[in-house]
Amino acid sequence: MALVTAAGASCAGGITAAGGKAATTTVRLGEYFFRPRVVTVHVGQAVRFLNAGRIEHTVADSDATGNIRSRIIRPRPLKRGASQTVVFRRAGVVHYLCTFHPTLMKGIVRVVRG
Ligand SMILES: [Cu+2]
Repeated sequence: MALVTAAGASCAGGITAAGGKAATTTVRLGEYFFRPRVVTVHVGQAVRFLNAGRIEHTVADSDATGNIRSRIIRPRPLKRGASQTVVFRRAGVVHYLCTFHPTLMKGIVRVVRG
């Protein structure tokens, strides 16, 4: 959580050069979590979802109640050590989950205008 706050503060402080890409945020996933569960990024910034667990997981966006949509994050099975990087191009709140464990593994990406 401290990491997320620090990254947000850097962006707000204008440290990111005009048109420059902020560092990619990494969300680790495993049995049965996304960590950090909530991250905030700027429009155009990427989030890397890294499977730090032992079994396969996926990442797919959903609505707030957990219905899979897969419009922003198209799920593909991630084996241990594999990752999927997603660039968020529209501001808003993106709910996501693991399609294999949708009731256990959920997270949120808050995408804000830079
Ligand atoms: Cu899973």
